[in-house]
Amino acid sequence: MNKFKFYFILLLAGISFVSCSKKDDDEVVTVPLRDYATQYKADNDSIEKYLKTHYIKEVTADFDITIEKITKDTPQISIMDQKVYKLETRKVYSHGVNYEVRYLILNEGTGKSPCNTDRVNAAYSGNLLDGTVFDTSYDLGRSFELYVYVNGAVIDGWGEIFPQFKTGTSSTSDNGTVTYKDFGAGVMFLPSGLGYYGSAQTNIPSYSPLVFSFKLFDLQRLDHEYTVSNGSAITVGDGIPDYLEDLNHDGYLYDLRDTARFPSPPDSYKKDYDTDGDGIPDYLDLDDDGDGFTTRFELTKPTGEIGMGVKDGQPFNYGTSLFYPWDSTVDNPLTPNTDETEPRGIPRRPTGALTDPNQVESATNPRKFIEADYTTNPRLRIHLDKTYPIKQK
Ligand SMILES: [Ca+2]
Ligand SMILES: [Ca+2]
Ligand SMILES: [Ca+2]
Ligand SMILES: [Ca+2]
Repeated sequence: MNKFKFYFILLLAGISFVSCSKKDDDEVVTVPLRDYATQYKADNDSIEKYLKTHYIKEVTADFDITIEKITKDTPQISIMDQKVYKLETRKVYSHGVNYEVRYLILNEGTGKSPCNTDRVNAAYSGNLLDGTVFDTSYDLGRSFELYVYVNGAVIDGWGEIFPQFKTGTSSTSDNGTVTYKDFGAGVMFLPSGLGYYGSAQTNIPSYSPLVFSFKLFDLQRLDHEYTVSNGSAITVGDGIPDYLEDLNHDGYLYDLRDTARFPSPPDSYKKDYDTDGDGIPDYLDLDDDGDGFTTRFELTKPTGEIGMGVKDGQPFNYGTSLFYPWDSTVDNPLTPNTDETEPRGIPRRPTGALTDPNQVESATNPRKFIEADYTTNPRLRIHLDKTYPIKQK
């Protein structure tokens, strides 16, 4: 099965090698893509020039930004030189190029940051460096999956920059209108290699650097493990959303088997999230610790520990889920008719008394779970513990 996953990735990666351009009505010619490093140099020069020749005319209280060209009559401070908003740089490795992507922080946001594989609800407006607006959501939030391998995925640059921002808070009025406050807002200046590169789009010529102003309203956590059936990937998840499989919590998950995107990734990309070292990152691995038991199986609760039950002779609410959450969770006050309380998270290897104290610990003589096994932090959760369950000898 692992092999199939690999070919699936290769197939997707292969699509990006060439672009098609239409020569006349009958003939479609295939043009090799330009060299990524050379193109980046040109794009970076254009973006730097843009940042030095344009200024921020206005940012409204709602973080709508107007950028205009500096003229003799408007001696303004350029985006590059102004100090009101932070102009940040993010290092991104892609297609063998070390990009330094510029983005402007208008507001960081107060909520949660998405991973580069999550779904976001965002408003945006995109323009070329000459100011042509090629697309806008007219300040309305739209839903986008940031993960680059799904059908209809957004451009790579979005997944790289959105995790640097946070969502805000929302409130719903009596007529159902949702209003967002304190959300993340910014502007990203993307080289074409993190945009559409050689594929021209409506109103976007091939190899265009792109400027996107955006607002990050909300996010949805996703769970991306998949199986392959008749050549198609079916996302099934393993019960642990991607962001919890991002073990160094930097907000970025990469599938380094995609050697077109990552021909020789830097050490910072070879992170600790392939627990069993089989090359499949945890966020795509159905058996994270490679012990032959799927993660889904390892975090399934015993049937006697679902819903109301008994513990130590007393009534005890074990929670309604069939699976342990990553950490114990409390009731959500916004859903008064449902009790979301899950008092126990995914346990570590049990540390209680041996079933038979006169025998050594083994598959047939396991230790009992104690309450601390479900709640101690930090703890090596059983689906990441290669020594558990104990194998039958
Ligand atoms: Ca998962
Ligand atoms: Ca793995
Ligand atoms: Ca996994
Ligand atoms: Ca396992």
